[in-house]
Amino acid sequence: MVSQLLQEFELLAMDRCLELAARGRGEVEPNPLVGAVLLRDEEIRAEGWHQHFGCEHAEVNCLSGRSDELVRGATLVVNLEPCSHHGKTPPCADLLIQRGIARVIVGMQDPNPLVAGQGLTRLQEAGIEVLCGVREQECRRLNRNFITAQLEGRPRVTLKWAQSLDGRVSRSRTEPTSISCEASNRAVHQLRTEHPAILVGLRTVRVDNPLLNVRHVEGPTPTPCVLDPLLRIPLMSSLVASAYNQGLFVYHSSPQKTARLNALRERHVICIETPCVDGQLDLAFVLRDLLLHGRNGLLVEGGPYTHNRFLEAGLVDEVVCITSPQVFGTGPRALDRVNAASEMKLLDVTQVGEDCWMRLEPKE
Ligand code: AOF
Ligand code: ZN
Repeated sequence: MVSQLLQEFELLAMDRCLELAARGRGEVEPNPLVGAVLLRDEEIRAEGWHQHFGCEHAEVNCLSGRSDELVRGATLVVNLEPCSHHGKTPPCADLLIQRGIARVIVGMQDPNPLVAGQGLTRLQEAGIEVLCGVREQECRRLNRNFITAQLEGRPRVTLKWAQSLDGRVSRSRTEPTSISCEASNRAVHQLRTEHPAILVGLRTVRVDNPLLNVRHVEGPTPTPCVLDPLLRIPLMSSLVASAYNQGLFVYHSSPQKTARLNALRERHVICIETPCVDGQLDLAFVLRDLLLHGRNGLLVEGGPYTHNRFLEAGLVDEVVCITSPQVFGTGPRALDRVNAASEMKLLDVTQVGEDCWMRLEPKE
C-alpha cells in the first residue's frame, strides 16, 4: 500500500485535494474533478482546483502567483496524475518540473489515453520523487464518471430505485408512492448532484410528475432527460415547466410531429431525434449524445421498464437499491420486467435512516 509510506499530514492533504476537486462539480465535466495542494514543512501553503471546463488545471491554479521560494523543493499533492499532453492548456507535468517541485503525491493514474502514465514518467525522468496510488479508491470513486467516459466512450450509468421490503416501487401503477425515509432522500439528492444527467421514462413522468432537481443538499442539478418515443410528455409536467431553468432533453423518434416539437421547443426543451432498434429508442445513441453534450455520468431513476431496458442492453455500471422496511402487498415490483437472468456483485450495504442501501454492479 502506497498510503503506508506516507505520514498522516500527507494523507490529510490528499483528503483536502478531494474536497477541493469536488468544488468543480457541474462546471468541469466531461473533464475530471481535480484538486491540488502545496505542502511545505508539514503544512498546506497553497491550494487550487480545476474550476471550469477548458480553463486552467488544478496544479496551475495551485502554483500561480506563488513565489519560487515557496514552491522550490516543496511537495505537490494532487488526486489525478498531472497531464503530459498539450490540450486546451499546456502540460502540468512540465510546469511542476519548471517550478522545481521536489516530490509529487498522486491519487491515481489518468485514464485518458493521451496521458495514461506518461505524466508520472516525465516527472520521474526529471528527478522528481513520485508516489502514485494514495487514497486511490476514494480518488477513483470521485472521478468514476470520468474514468468510464475515457475508457468506454460513454457516460457511466447508475440505476437507482427505492422499493418496499416486498420489492415494490409503488402501491399501484397509477399512484405515486413515497417510499424512502428523509435521510435517504437527502442521500439521493447527494447522488443526483454527483451526476451531470438524470433520466426517466415517460411513464415515470406521467405517474410521479417528478422535478428531478437537487433540493436537500447543496450542489449542481443534473440535466433531466426523458425517453419519450412518441413525444407524449405533458406540456403541464413539472419537467417541461422547469426546462427554462434546469434544461430538459427529450429523446424521441417522432420527427413528423412538428406542432408538438414546436410547442416543446418554445418551452426551451431540447428535443433529440433518436434512431430505433427493434422498435425502441437506441440507448447507445442516447448515451453517445449525452457525452457529446459533455455529460459523463447518468443517473437512471426509473421506472422498472426503463431500468430493464438498460440492464438488457448491458449498459449499467452500478445499481443503487434502497429498501424501506414497509410491506406494500400490491403494486409493480422493481425488477418485474427483467426477463433475462443475470447476477450482480454486492459492492456495499449501508443503513441510511431506516432504509437499507445496497450498491451493486452487474457481473461481467
Ligand atoms: C491535470 N490537472 O486539473 C485536470 C487534468 O483539454 P484540457 O487541456 O483541459 O485537458 C483535459 C484532460 O486533461 C482531461 O481529459 C484529463 O486527462 C486531464 N485533466 N489534468 O493534470 C487537472 N483537469
Ligand atoms: Zn494538467
